[in-house]
Amino acid sequence: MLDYHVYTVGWICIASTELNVGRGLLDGEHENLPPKPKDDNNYLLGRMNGRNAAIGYPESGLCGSHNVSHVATNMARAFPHIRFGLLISSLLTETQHLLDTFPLDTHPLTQFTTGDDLGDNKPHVGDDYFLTSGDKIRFFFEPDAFSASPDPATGKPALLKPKQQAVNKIGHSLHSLSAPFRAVSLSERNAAIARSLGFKDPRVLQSMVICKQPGIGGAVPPHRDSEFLYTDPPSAVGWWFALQDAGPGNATLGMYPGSHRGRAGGKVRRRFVRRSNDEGVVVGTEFVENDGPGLPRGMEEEEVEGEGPKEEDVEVLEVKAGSLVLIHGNVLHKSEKNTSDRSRFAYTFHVIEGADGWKYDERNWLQPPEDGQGFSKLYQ
Ligand SMILES: O=C(O)CCC(=O)C(=O)O
Repeated sequence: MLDYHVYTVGWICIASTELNVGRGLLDGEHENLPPKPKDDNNYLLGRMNGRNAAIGYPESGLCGSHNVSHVATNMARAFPHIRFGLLISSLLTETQHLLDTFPLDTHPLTQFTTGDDLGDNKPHVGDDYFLTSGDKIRFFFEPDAFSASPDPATGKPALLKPKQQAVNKIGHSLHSLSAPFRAVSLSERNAAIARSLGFKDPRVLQSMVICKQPGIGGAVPPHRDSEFLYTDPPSAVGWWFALQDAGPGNATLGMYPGSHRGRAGGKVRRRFVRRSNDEGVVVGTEFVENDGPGLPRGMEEEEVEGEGPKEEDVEVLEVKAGSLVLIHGNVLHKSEKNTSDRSRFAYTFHVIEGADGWKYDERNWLQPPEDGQGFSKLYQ
């Protein structure tokens, strides 16, 4: 008889249309398993594309996004070997739920600015709301979602759009605080990927949904992820999942091929750090020159003139919803402003080496949670 251990594909359904799609994709249905204590989910079990798949939905039927976390938590507990999380629709549902429910009246209206924005002279976002977001779920607005002058009634900038369409990104600890995002992030599959990349003690940090709202989704200027999450020596890798189809039409990722290599000038030359005042109090963020190693261990090589990244070589990626792009921490990449009428939601988190011999820098903008446990372990 089949049991909970044989299921490796998990799918959470909240809408009845999703359940119908899921049922349609099953090559054959299995009988129900004896229920587990405290698990009030319903399951539809079967074969999908040569694998055993479990489709979970709330006991109360299909009725709303608030159930996603509950269903995901039950499912992760009941099916220990779910590795292929067909969770994209659940991540979108959870994202929508987060956008619908965050309170606007207490929000500081922090806007996400990169400090590289041409022409506006705005520094990189660095207020307390941003700096303490490493172990929270917080919402950063698009600068273009606000009126040029403050609302005279409130003295605050006025939102020109519903809040759900005004957020640039949600971060930076979805992987620890939201069950659907946790299931997709701290998974056996990602552990296997990290192992294949040579990580000894991979730690997950800086998880976020980047919304790229239609019409206003801000550009992400060319950068290397190890500039932001610096370890000595560099070790960061980005996991980037398209939650919606991303392509040249809606501000997808643009990669500079080969730009992670030392000979192409791939060293980390600048770092994004916390800025302190003369009294040592953190007052913002800034870019500083990197005086530590600029290349991952084993990749050290000198720059060769003429081999640097060129704008005309940028590869604009076509990424189908559900696909994963792995981003080397030294590779130069960017995305354009989304001037189209299609949003481009993506979920991304980063992994750094937490083993002895690699040091996470105490000046990095994002610091480990205060509970002393360090960043989330990927190897359980
Ligand atoms: O999704 C994007 O637009 C940019 C993502 C990115 O650059 C990153 O995660 O490092």
